Amino acid sequence: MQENQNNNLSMKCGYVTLIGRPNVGKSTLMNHLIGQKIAITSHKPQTTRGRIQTVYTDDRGQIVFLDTPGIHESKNKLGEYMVKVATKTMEEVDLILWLVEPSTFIGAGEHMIIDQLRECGKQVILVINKIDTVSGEDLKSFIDAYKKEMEYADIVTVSALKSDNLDELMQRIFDRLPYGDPFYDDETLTDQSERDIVGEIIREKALRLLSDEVPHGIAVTVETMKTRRAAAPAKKKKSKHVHPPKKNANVAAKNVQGSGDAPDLEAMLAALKGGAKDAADVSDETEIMDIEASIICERDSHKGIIIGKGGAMLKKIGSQARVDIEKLVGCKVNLQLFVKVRKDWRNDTVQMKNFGYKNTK
Ligand SMILES: Nc1nc2c(ncn2[C@@H]2O[C@H](COP(=O)(O)OP(=O)(O)OP(=O)(O)O)[C@@H](O)[C@H]2O)c(=O)[nH]1
Ligand SMILES: [Mg+2]
Repeated sequence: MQENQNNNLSMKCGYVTLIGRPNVGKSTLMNHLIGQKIAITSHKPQTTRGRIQTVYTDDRGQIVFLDTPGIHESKNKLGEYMVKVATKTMEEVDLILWLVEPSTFIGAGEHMIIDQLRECGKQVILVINKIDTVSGEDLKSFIDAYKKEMEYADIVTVSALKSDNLDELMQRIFDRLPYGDPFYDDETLTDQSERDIVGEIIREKALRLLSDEVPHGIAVTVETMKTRRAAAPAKKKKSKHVHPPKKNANVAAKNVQGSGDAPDLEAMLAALKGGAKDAADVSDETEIMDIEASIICERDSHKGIIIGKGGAMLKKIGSQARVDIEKLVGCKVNLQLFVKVRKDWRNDTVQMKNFGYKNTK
């Protein structure tokens, strides 16, 4: 949290962290609150591995959101790193959003978090997420169960995925932030670099397509991202293949509101590149970005699974990732993926640093 010592009484500005157990919907909620997909999501726990900052600005002020890894009992050094990243954000913010599943069951995982919330002494909004999966009559029993555990600044029930009650949550967040000047200009969207996001998009596709223990041992490194100009393919009538990819804001926006899965990367592109490029504007030449990236895994047997029969799995990961990356960078992408084995890297701090898990800021 940066000190906000001034007398600007017209704007509410502050840092807000989203914490909770793995898979409760923290990244989905942050993406939907800011209206852009920045953090990757999946139905597998421990998707988010680092602290992802996004900035939301409107007439009321500015909220700097911190998405964090799920707090869990760590089984390796990467897990310890992830939990440390999450808990450290609690010290840095004005307000904590504690996300939970809609349930009356409050187990050891939740109690571990409650102890930390009590210790840090910050104001906490309890956010009961995924209310689209339960009946409205049950909500009171969930709220009552959680009320017995500790005091909250507020309790809000939402469906991040369906964007249900998010305006209300946003207002209650602003209500609890201090007055002050914004920390960032209103164009700023995230602290993630284009390269970071490209790596995360590839990891998301691997997480979603691979099963069992393989995806948890995966890291992605992006070695090169180089743009070149090439002759545009000649236009043919009624052929879908000759047109360079166009960014489609409507489709992307619909996806963010609807499934919560597909990325809307328009604003991110503008923020990262200082203005959107439109490949369709180029007449006789088109821009192509060559990207080389490696998927790191822990065992030779995992490498075989990631590559798949005749390379089919790697091809699938690559083609799904390419679609999202093209929306991000605004031009055609030639993505080359390699698979490397780094045995037990999740317990090797030097390797972890190489793969980007290097500090807890
Ligand atoms: N039905 C329903 N599913 C949701 C909702 N919010 C998130 N999910 C799903 O829950 C799963 C986990 O979502 P994430 O946003 O990746 O969860 P997370 O808390 O960031 O998970 P970690 O990064 O692993 O800690 C995904 O399959 C989401 O689509 C919701 O409101 N309703
Ligand atoms: Mg997450």
